[in-house]
Amino acid sequence: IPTIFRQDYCPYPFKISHLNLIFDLDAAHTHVHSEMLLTRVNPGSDLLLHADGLSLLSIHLDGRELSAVTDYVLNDDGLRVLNPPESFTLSIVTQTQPDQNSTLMGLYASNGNLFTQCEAEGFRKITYFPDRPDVMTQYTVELRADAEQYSVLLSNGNLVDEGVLDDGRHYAKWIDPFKKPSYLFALVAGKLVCQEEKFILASGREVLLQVWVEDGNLDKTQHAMESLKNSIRWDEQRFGLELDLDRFMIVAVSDFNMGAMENKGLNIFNTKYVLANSRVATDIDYANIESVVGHEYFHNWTGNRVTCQDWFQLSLKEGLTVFRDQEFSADMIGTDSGRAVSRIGDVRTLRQVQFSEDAGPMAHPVRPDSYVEINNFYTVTIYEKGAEVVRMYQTLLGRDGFRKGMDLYFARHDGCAVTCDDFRAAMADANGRDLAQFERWYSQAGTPVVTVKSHYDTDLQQYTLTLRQSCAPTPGQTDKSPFHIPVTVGLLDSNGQEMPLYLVGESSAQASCVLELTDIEQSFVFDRIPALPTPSLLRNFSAPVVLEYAYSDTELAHLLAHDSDAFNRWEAGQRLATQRLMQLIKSVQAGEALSLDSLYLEAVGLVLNDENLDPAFRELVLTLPSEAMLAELSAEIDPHAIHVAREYMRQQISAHMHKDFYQVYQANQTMGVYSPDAISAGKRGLKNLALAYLVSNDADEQMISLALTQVHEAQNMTDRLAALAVLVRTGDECAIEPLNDFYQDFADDALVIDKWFSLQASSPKTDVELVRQLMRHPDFNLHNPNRARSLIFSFCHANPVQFHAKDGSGYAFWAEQVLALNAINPQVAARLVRVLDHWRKYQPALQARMQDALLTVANSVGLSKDVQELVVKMLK
Ligand code: BAL
Ligand code: ZN
Repeated sequence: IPTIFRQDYCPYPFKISHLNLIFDLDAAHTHVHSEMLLTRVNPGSDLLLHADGLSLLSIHLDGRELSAVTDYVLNDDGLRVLNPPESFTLSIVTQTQPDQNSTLMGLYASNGNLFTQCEAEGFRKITYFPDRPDVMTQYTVELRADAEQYSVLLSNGNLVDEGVLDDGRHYAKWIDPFKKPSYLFALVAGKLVCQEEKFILASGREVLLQVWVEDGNLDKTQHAMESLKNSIRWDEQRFGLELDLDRFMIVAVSDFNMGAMENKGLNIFNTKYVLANSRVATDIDYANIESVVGHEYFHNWTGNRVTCQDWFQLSLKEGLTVFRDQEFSADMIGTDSGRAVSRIGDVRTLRQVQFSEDAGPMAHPVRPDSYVEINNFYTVTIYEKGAEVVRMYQTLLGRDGFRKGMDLYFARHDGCAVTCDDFRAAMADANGRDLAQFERWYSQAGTPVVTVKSHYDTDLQQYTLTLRQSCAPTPGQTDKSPFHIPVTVGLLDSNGQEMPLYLVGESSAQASCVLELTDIEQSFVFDRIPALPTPSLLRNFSAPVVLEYAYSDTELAHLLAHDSDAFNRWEAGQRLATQRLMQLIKSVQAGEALSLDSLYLEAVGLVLNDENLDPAFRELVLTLPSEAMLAELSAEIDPHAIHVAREYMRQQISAHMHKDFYQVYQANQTMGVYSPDAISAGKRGLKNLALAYLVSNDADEQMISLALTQVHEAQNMTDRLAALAVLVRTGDECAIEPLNDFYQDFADDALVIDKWFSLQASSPKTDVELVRQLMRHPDFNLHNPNRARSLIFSFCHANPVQFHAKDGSGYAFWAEQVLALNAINPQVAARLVRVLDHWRKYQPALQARMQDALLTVANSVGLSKDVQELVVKMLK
């Protein structure tokens, strides 16, 4: 399988001034007529067009039919037109079979409707074209289809014509006024309905906003519409960026590989990130919808108006757009503590998933140097670490400096396909800063470790922090050069107050300051420090690094109680919990008696009972690091010891704070009409966490009946699902009836049935046999990615203690499902492969069984590029 290298980039030799597409749509056979005007702009000879699984019906150059013998060569991945003229029109007719397309890339059928997905390389499944992001052109698209079956015909841009054809067919013609790369093309044809609204932009221009769904779902579109309007306003206010089209459409589809797609003016979404009402969606669903609607909308500028030169630059648009959606979600909450809660959530994902990726066989830089299958590079490194890299510009340059950089980026590159270096240059030039070293965040993989040592000089009243950085080797990169790392710090006195910070040589004081670590080791000296402080390091997680400092328990308890930086308050609690959990894991392995000290319980007890603190923040502090996080921190992973240790700690917390949890449970009930706002959602989150702790002691009938009552009386999905989850987790008979009722109540709502599958699959009491049984349920369907994720992925990812069963039965199941999915949908299969990323870090007995499973996959015939690339890297 060929590898693509970043260094091999060459500009495309032709400019395409216009692309005219006519689709004769039909689920069984769709004909695509394409006509493009090409002019040579760079030297070279032949014209190369990509294709994947297409049937070529005809090809004409300036009206002359080309000959397969003398004029062109067809091969597996495209078409080569030999010695074309300098300027010409090429007309091609192709045929595709949407209803046979289970990959959900290109044109495909879902519930009788037709949709497209073109990023990254799906357009080549629709027609012959240079399917690369730096070839941009203007699209005119005519859709023709049966008027009854496909009553709605949508594409990018503006609707310019529509009408009736013969034989019960109709047509619609769309023109997108903006040049775009092929990955942003989209069409939708089907029986759909929409919620629509006219909306006035900051400039006074009126636009039409639409949210399209299948009939019967119009009662679930309001939140997506609100989120879209909020996104438009936010981008106007924060970045001065206005919607550039007259119409902006969101369409929901239930078969979708990703979360959503930012096609120009026609965003196509997984139903999971559109449909919501209080009966079927949880607070988390509501928050995710707001964030994904924002993300796709923000791409209109960061991705569409300025796009990527090649796919190695993917983080240019994804890292930046994730940063923008994170800031949007935080701004929508509005309060400081809400912003911190939002930040903590983002950092939890980063640490648990991205740090782990960065430490495994798939570690790659934010701007990779090579790939086999680009779909394998839609990763947490490109997205979430990429967002951290963008956030560091803002930390280094300030909010205003960052905005200046963004303005210059658009001024320089609007309408162009550019690189991560161009973005960095705009940030540097707009602020007169040298950001040359900052480039290493793009080129070097791995998570840097920053080790901090402190020294207090009583006589001089000086406090010195010495920072040292290192980064472990990653595949293909043994030696790393120092990164440019912003480390935001504060110092707390013994009362928990901020000490004014005077860096030596500076006359003005700050409460928090950004230390710029650029060498391997650097010291920073603070003057006028009257007594030994407690350092608050890496505030607000100012860089994506592991920070090591030998904190004492008392220092951590002090930070947890007082730090003005809410992120570091939470962090102190996590450090206290993690230290104990890692010790408990060792004790479990050694067969020793387990115990938990009172310092931890008292420190978190103060937070639990502090009613001045935001409930959402209290929930986060009382949530223990996940089993996945503990695995990530283990030198050799023992999933069973991790599970036992964490369960023990949960039970201890529950037993010691039973009364407090009960009080918190009662005090945080939300009454009246459901609202997904952050305050109400935070209360529900804390209340449901309290319920989970209260039911941790299985024997407590009273608490089980509390959960049963909540299931029966819940007025919203958040409360119902949380109580049901708690019951399922007991593995007790008490869950059977509520589970059945839940299924009956929502049997016709696919997204809720996904929750039903997922809840069971992720319960530590569910073994692989039960998962196999659930796969035989009539509602299970491997072709639907959401359903496959809800059962198979939930089991393999979110149920470590059962997935890692000692007999290897979980791994055998994994191999079977990877192969089954590989034949249907390689992208989804490849996501499942990644579950075994860290097989070499597990205990030897488990490792051996994982290796068997990996070899079973690797030795199978018919592997997709997607799966093959990963298993090869994992077994290397
Ligand atoms: N561009 C793929 C989906 C997304 O990141 O928005
Ligand atoms: Zn994106």
